[in-house]
Amino acid sequence: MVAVRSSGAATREGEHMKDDHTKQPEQTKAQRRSSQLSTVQQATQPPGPQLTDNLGHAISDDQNSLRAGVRGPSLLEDFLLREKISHFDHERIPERVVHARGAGAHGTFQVYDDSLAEFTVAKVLTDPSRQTPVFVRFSTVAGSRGSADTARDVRGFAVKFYTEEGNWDLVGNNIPPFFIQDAIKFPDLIHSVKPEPHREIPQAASAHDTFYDFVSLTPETMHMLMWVMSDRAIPRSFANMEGFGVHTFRLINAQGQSHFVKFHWKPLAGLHSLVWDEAQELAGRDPDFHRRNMWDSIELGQPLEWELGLQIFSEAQAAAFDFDVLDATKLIPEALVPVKRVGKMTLDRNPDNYFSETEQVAFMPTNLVPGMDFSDDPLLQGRLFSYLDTQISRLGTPNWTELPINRSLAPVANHQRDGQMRRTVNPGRVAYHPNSLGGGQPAEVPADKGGFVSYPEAMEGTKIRQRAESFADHYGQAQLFWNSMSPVEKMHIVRAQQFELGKVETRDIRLKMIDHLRRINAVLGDQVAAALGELDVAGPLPTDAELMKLLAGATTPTTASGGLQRDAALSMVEHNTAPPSIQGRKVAILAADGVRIADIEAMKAALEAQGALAEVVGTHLGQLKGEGGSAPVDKTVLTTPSVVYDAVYLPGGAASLKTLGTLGDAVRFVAQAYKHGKPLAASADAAALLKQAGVPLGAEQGVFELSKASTDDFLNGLAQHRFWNRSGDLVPA
Ligand code: HDD
Repeated sequence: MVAVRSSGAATREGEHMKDDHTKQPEQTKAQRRSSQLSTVQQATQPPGPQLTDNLGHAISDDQNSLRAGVRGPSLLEDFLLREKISHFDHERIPERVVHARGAGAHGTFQVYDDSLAEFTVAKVLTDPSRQTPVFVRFSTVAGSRGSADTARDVRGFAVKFYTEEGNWDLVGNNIPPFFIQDAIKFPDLIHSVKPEPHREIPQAASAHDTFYDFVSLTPETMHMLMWVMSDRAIPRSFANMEGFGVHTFRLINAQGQSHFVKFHWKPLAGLHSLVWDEAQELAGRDPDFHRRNMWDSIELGQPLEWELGLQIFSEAQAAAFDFDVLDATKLIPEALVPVKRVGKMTLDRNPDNYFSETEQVAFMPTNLVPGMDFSDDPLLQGRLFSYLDTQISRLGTPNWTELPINRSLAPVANHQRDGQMRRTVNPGRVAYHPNSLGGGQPAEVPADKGGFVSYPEAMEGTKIRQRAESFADHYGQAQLFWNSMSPVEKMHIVRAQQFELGKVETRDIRLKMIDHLRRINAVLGDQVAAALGELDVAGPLPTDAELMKLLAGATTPTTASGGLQRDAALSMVEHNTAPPSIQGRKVAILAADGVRIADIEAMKAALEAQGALAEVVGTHLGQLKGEGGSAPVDKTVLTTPSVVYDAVYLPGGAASLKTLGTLGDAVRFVAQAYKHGKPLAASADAAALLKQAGVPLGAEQGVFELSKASTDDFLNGLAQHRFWNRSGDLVPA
């Protein structure tokens, strides 16, 4: 045995061991090999930073812990081992209690002109010469940090603007109303939707008893529940979502006048969603589907883009509505107050490090800039407390504002001092205000020089715990939303609610929910009741196509909606104002050996010319040998299902198509694409495979046989996204 060496010499001693292993009789062959390996690596490595511990000491051997003899126990003095393991042990910070699963990106925001100057002094909204850096984090609400991206859930849409006047955080969602009216109910709402506490099941899903127990007893949730059951809750990508600031805020102009405002983000890529079956499959096959899509788009040089939209209205207008603008369970229909598009946000840079940026970013609705202010919305008022509190808990210190991702670009100067992990070194003896010893610095900033001043809203009232009467209508806007849906969107809501309540085990809760749904719309309620066995119906339940017909005229007279019976802006189908485009869409070219290579090349060229991405999904990796050459394979049917693509193309080549027909994975690939409403293109000789997958030909239904239809027809079909008019239940015959 080698004697325990005195500290410090140990690693340098190790260096000697490599130089002359004859001095160390106990060194094994294996150890010599590992030492040689590291010497070889060092010799072949390009010049770069050297490996050190956290205090800058260079490390000679990162492969072996320090031992008493090559087969002996590890030594406590091994400071390198202890530092490395100890740091690892502390790598995790508490995940967010809500919105734990998220992905972020950097970008910029710029207003188009100064037309908002009559409403606000905020430079970020009025100075078109400024490009304000932003960091945006998208998230789901209910799931843990490792849950799947495609869960049915509201998506967080949190934007941090690093303005020259300090940070402005617009901490919104992709759904404009919220579940509850008062922040005091937030912990209850979240406890109910999170996995049930006794067995921590189910993960990232609202389809369980405690959630429906809570919402069935809390009718104010009904409006948002309709949104969460709609296609909005299963977006195709982050780039295909709208964003909403949810609450009513204030804009304050140079004269100190206030206007109310609601913030919107309008996606330039248009609004698109997944279908539920696809979302569930993706949760297993690619749980990172959304974050991967955003990452890949940015890496491909296809930024994500939104326009910022504002609904600006006066207090007098607000007072005239038959709903309360301070009630976050209500939206303001765009038909009542149009959305003015004022600027554009572009996300074009991926983070360098997920933890340092996306995990440590800390948003707070309290982060406003001069020219903006809060409203008295009791949900917002509670949020104003919650976020700072949560950041201190999550990041462990009030000095989280010094982290690079959270730091303001505007200079920070005040008398706050010390605390854990303080980075700033404040010189001098003065840490208080007022002071004379420090020349009175840093000094307060008057309002006309850019100091933040709260809007002097007149206040009076009795101290009371009570909801305002003006918050009392819980069904009107749920009905407005329902009425505004196209038949396919209504069908999806019915199916979603049948699914969710079908998973609720307590009958009494299901019955309460049917009652709520019937109030929103009788046909909706009845169709859900029928699926739950609570309504006697003659014959089988309607197919998707039959249901769409049944629902087309199913509307309910609304209240609390400003006199509107419907608002087209609420429908994803009708509100898709973006021009049809295939930019960013991903198409699978499904093929095996024997494929006609010219078909692959022609389709690839056509797709790439319009900014779409084509991937060859083969039966093996490497090259497909085919008619007229070979083609590289990107993915295989074993690893990659059609749910990760927007469309499928079957190129010609008899041998290729025959092989595909013998593979269950390949047939399923085609059948699923059809079931999910996706366009398919096929060469004439693919007819047998299509038949095998139960896919009927027909351009109106998005199945393009390329001897009859053109590639352009297929590309137009791709721009249309989905074909909802397929007969039956989108189930292959
Ligand atoms: Fe919240 C995170 C959005 C109500 C308390 N919230 C959080 C995030 C978003 C929202 C996007 C994630 C931010 C990020 O990406 O880091 N929250 C909303 C919206 C709400 C809302 C749009 C309603 C209009 N939230 C709400 C209420 C409370 C909270 C009523 C508490 C009273 N939210 C939090 C929180 C979180 C949070 C516990 C967890 C992590 C964090 O703040 O940074 O403070």
